[in-house]
Amino acid sequence: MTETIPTDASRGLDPDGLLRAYRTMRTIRDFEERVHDEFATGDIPGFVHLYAGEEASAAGVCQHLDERDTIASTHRGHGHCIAKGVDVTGMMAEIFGRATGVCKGKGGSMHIADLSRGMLGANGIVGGGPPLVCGTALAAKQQNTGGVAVAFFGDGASNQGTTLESMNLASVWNLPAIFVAENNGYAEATASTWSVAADNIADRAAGFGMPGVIVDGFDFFAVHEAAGEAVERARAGGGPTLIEMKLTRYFGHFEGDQQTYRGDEVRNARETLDCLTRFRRRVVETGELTAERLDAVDREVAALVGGSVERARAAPAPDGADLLTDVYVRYE
Ligand SMILES: Cc1ncc(C[n+]2csc(CCOP(=O)(O)OP(=O)(O)O)c2C)c(N)n1
Ligand SMILES: [Mg+2]
Repeated sequence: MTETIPTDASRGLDPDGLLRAYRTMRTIRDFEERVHDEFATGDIPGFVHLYAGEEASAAGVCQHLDERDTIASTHRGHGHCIAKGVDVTGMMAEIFGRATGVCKGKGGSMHIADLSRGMLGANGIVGGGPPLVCGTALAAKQQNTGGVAVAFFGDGASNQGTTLESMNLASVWNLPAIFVAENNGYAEATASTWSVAADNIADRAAGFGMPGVIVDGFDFFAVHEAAGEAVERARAGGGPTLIEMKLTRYFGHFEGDQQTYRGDEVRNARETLDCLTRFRRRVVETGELTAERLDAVDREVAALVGGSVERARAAPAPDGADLLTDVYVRYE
């Protein structure tokens, strides 16, 4: 009998890896749906942009990453944070603006960062993430850590000069960087078919001398394979890659968005494309995981997310005396 040798791109998808992938996606979905409900109570300060629907992108990419690696995120950052291992309870407290939050309640949804997890930060600046990964990718290269740096950004951000300049620099410096364009079809209410001057964002890769790949962003396995190849190339000194995920966000641009600019596409996506439904169907059909094991993950995640809200609500607000702490970094 010949042994099947896994390719590097598929490595890690044994039953434990599959469970981890499912847990990540389910955690993001539950977290976002709960934040949606909690926001409606009026108890969450500030702006919230939800990532539900896009889970396969964050999970499929981050499944390849470890403690050597860094990611930069966006205003729609909760999913990236969860996939990179940021503490869910601390995230919920941060979103509620509580002192127990990962940034002590002073950042909120759009500024969740945890450098101990290689999570450089959600980012209120559209196109703010790509330049950061040029920095951390350069550091990884110079220090020979084997680390890679991933910038997640949207279709709107793909038009920002910062993003285009970062791709150029990453290629010129041959950096271990990966640019993940999450094309959910809109920047606020502006359709990407109108604002992106190319059929595909990935087509722009050729202009920067790097591979460009288009991926079904609802399909965890397709994401995982494309990201695996990009990470492998980056770690081996092969330079950057641009990956474009085609996907849809399930909620509005921000919580409160009336979404007058789109019709049935969300219902269609939920019914026919949903990443969790497709993942479940596939792994149960192949016999790799049972529905019972997946249901158990659903219960664990529900308890985790439910508990995170209870703890956030019970936690104190930041102390006024701490208003000016953590504003500047000290190098000693
Ligand atoms: C530099 C900058 N310009 C404009 C904005 C306002 N803004 C916030 S989100 C957004 C749209 C971003 O769209 P996209 O990059 O596609 O990300 P998505 O919201 O679809 O995930 C805009 C224009 C901003 N935050 N920063
Ligand atoms: Mg977008």
